Order: sequence, then C-alpha cells, then structure tokens
Amino acid sequence: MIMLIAVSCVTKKIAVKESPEVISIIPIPSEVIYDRAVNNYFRLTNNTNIYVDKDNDELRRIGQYIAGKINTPTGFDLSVFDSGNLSEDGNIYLRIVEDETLGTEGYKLTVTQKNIIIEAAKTNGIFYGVQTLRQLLPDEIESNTIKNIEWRVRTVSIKDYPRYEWRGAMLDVARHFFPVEDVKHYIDMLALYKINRLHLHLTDDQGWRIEIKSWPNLTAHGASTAVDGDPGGFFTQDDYKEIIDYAFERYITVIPEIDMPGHTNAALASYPELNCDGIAPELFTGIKVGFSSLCVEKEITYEFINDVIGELAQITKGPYIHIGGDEAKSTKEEDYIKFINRVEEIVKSNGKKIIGWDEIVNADISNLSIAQFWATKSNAVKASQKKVQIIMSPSTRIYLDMKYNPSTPIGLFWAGYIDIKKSYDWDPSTEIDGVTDENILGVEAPLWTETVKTMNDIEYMAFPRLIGAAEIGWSKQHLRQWENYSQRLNLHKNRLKILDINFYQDNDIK
Ligand code: TNX
Repeated sequence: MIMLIAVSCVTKKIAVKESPEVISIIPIPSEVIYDRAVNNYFRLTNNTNIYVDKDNDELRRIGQYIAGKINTPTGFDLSVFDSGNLSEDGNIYLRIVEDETLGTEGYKLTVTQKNIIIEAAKTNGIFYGVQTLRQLLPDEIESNTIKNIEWRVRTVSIKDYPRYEWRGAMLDVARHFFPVEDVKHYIDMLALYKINRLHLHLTDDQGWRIEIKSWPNLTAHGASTAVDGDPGGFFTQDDYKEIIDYAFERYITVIPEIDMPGHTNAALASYPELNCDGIAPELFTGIKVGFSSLCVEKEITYEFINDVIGELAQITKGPYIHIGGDEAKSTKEEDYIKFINRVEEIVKSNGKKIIGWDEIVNADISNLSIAQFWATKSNAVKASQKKVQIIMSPSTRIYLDMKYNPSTPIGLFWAGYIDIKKSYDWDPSTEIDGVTDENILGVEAPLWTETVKTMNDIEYMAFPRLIGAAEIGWSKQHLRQWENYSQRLNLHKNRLKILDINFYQDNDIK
C-alpha cells in the first residue's frame, strides 16, 4: 500500500480521475492521506450500524442525523448503538478523543476496508467529519429516493480543522421575505460546506420581519409588503426559535440583525413617535438606500431599541446581536457616534455582544464588539488599530447579490460583476493593507434580496459562490488554488443537481 499526501496530488489533473471521491472534498481538508490502491473501499451494507460513545446524547443525535441521510437513498436501516469499542467490522464509529490539535471544530476521519471512524475533541468536529463522509459517499447519497448502486467509500485518512472560527452566510429577509422552510433549506446547504454562522438581516426600509410583542405594529404594518410591492411576511418568535434550534442542531449560530439608525423606514412607518416630526412615512417598496433614520434625540427611540433588543436577546441562543449601523446617510456624524455608543450599552446590558457594519468603528466601540467589513477599507484599518475583530465581507468579492456578468438575469452590480473565479480567488489576510489574520475573525458571504424573490433565485446567486466562500473560511490559504478548486467544484455539480439546487454554471467550472 503506497500512501501519499493528497495535497501534493490534487494539483495534478490526473489525480482527479484517479480518485474523484477523495479529491472533490470542499472545503479542501488540511491533510489527506489516501490509499493509492484504487480498489480499496469500505462497503456500506444493510448490516452497517453506527456506534457512538456511551452516554453521549449529542453523539447519538449526530449518529441519527447521518443514519437518516444514509437510510433514505440506500433503503438500508442503519441504527445507532452505544459502544466505544471496535469489536465488529463493517460499521461507522463516532468517538470523542483527547487531541488538542483538533480544537473545537477539527476531526479525524479514517476509512479502512473494515470501518469508518470519525474522531474529534468536540461534537462540532464530529459533525464536520460527518459532512466530509457525506462528500466521500457517492453523490446519490443526497437523493430523496432509493438508488440501487454500490455504496462504497474510498479508503482514506483525513485530519482537518478550520482556518477561521467565523464562516458565515447572511440572508436578507427584509427586502423580500423567505419563510421558515426556505431558511431551513439554506441552513442544510450551509451545513454541508461547514459554514457555522447564519446572519439574518431581519429589518430594513422595506420590511420588519421579526415579531416584537411590545411593539406589535412593527409586523402588523411594517411587515405587510416588500420590494416591488411583493408579498410581505414575518417570523413569529416561535418561527424564529424554530430556525435557531434547527441551525443549532447543525452547529450554526444565528445572528439576528436589527439595522439602525438608518434602514429603518418600516419601523418609522409603523410608529409615528419614532420620527423626529412625529409623522409616520409611507411604507417603502423601492430599493434606494440612506434616506431613513430613527430620531436620535428622542428618548423613546432608546426605549424602543431596548425593548426590541431585550425580546430578541431572550430568544437568541448565540452571543451576538448585529445592529447594522451602515449607510446612515440621514444621520449627522456626531449623532451617529452618540447613537452607536448608546446602542452598544443597550446590547451589552442585555447580555450580548454587538456586531455592526464597518461604519461602527467610527464610534467609541469597545474591542469586544465586532466590525463587519463590506466597503470602506479605511474603516477596516481603523478596526485593526482599535483591536476590534473583523468579519470579512468585501462587496467586490463575496456579495452574492452581485451579478456574475452582464447577462445575469437578476442581481445588482454596484460592486462590480463577480464571477466564480473572482469570488474564490482572494485571501482575506491580504485583501486590505494593514488588516491581517490577527484581526480577522473570519469570512461571511451576504445575500441581499432586492432582486432575489424566490428560493430558486437564492440558489442561483448563492451557488456556487457560497461554496467558495465556505472554502475561504475553512481551508488554509496554501491549499487553495483556483485551478484545483474549479476541478473539485466541477465534481460537485452532480451532487448539487441531486440536491435539486438551481446553481449557476459557466466555463469557470470545468
Ligand atoms: C449595501 S452592504 C447595503 C445593503 C444593500 C446592498 C445591496 C450594506 C451594509 N448595505 O443595504 O442591500 O448594498 O448590494
């Protein structure tokens, strides 16, 4: 048996032909040692079962999750059993081990002809090992119907852990509303590519999408429409909790965003007292930005914010609340600074950390807060100087609402056209002079929905660029080469088809 480091092989085109199952893993793993003997496989049969450590409910739950995924297309009946030992062949083992090198999210996956073993220091890592196993199985593993094929996995040994702790996606449910099922579907896709943050842009000029019990008109009126006068909608607090739990089970933290002081027309239209002149504007269904502002001088504004953040903090499992803070073009600079300073205190007093778009670094924010870079490089540099951590969402690279090219039927292009290569081929730590990995918490790909109206549209804009963003967040820079990535992505097309994803393709995926 000749063992080779796959990393050195994947750059050669021929390697793809030799072992597509192993080579097509996205994000590319840290270390892959694969068995060059091409005919060595683990074979999944109806006798295969999943064994997990005794008395570990979370491992058992992950076991059931993967058993469910496997049982549907195979027609097998894999069950989950408690047992730590490797006495029997032919099974899948999920085990917690002490290995500091794996961190919270790393894992080891060993496939021999006898067994599949996934080991990690934490269950997060087990979950990611399971996602890699999914990708090692034939594409048909994603099918909803029984497929009569041979279910085998190439023998391989993988050790894998992420580059960044923040690997995010943002979905704008304010410009167009997307119901719980759509968000869950998106979450399922995030999980497959090891993305661990879902940022929900819940409020904007065109709509308020989260129930706030103490301010009911926010949704009664403020959620009633969307861009182009399309149907509105909102999440009840129960819906929102359902999304959070669904994401949590997939190791994804939800970050709710309440955008302020700008991007607030829906709130201003719902409550006249939030306006400086006491007059509520009409609801807005266009797409211009920068025209609305909460009344920063009025005390009721801060009571309102405290009520909203208070209710949201109660039902949000993660430690963060995103307060927007972008494009506050209708708020004077000194007012903006005072406002953000005060909102930071409100968020803290409700037990959460703030995240804001890069403009917030102009206020006196603490270095426990997080800035999300999207457009102004000098803001990102200022953040590093203040030791404020940065989430990298450069609009010219990973704004999923930008058109791929001039003929893309939907999308905007103010940040340029972003084809698959442009969205993949950049390094967060060299994108901005003066901002390095020391200050970078991770990467997030936002999808704004001014022109995105259906799940089909979401899929078309997000896939495959979101998959590239996932790899940027997870994989070390020296392992990421465009040529090699495009080959792996090409091998994912069939999986995406079976998953019924309406993805965009062009000559970049070959
Ligand atoms: C800029 S990105 C915005 C959003 C728009 C987006 C459209 C950011 C913080 N603000 O309000 O939806 O451009 O691409």
